[in-house]
Amino acid sequence: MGLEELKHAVIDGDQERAIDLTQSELEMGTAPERILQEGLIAAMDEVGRLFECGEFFVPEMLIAAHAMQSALSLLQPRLAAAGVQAVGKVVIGTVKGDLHDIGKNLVSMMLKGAGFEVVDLGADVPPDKFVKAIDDKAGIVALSALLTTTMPAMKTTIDALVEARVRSRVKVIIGGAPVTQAYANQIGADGYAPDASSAARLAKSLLDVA
Ligand code: B1M
Repeated sequence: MGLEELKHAVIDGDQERAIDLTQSELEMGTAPERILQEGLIAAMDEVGRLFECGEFFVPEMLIAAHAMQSALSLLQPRLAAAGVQAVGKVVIGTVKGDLHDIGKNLVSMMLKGAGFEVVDLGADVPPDKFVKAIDDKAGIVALSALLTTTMPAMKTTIDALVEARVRSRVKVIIGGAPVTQAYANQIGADGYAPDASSAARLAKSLLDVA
């Protein structure tokens, strides 16, 4: 009931109510992962469906996204219990042309929770910005894309890493709703993860940390 109410508050873009309901769920002891999956992510799935069938337009999507981000910030400290010692450094961003950053923020949060130092470049990140962010410590470059039209920017980013001769120093992982393992293979990424938790697991296994 509570999580269903939270889901509707996010769909309605009612930021204040989404915050209050998230807070009360946490106080009642509901697991943050459940609040995330059954409340917040379920809401965004429904928003996507409403957009697809023409009931919602971009402004409604945006308002719902703001409500989700606010509720998410309450979960952040619990989802990403600060790692004691950095197990590696990740440079993350949503690729050029793509403004969707909620999923990328979640991946970022989970990576921090798994003990990674994370450099978050934000959304709509051009390839050269990824290249410039790679230093001696960076072991992983994580790319997110939510649009079929921006997926090719993942390939362009990998090409830029090759061009700048830094590709062999980092592992590249990719993800986002339209992305698949097959696409990762096709563009020469080192791995694909379908969600934020598996992205953190994948990053650890690629860097060979427990
Ligand atoms: Co946009 N949008 N949107 N949108 N939007 C989608 C993605 C869409 C599927 C909606 C739909 O039609 N059903 C559709 C894309 C269609 C397609 O290309 N296949 C779409 C469209 C068309 C558009 C515009 C073109 C609309 C327009 O202007 N006509 C436009 C494009 C703008 C641009 O980017 N240039 C646009 C704009 C927007 C808003 C700005 C209004 C807003 C984004 C706000 C923001 O992010 N700050 C928005 C939103 C909110 C959505 C939906 C409704 C929700 C996205 C979301 O946050 N989901 C979305 C529909 C949907 O996805 N159901 C939709 C929740 C989030 C937790 O999930 O991001 O998938 P997700 O992340 C997951 C996994 O994918 C994975 O882990 C995350 C958590 O488990 N993951 C990774 C993500 N990145 C990863 C990286 C990894 C590993 C895993 O490794 C590095």
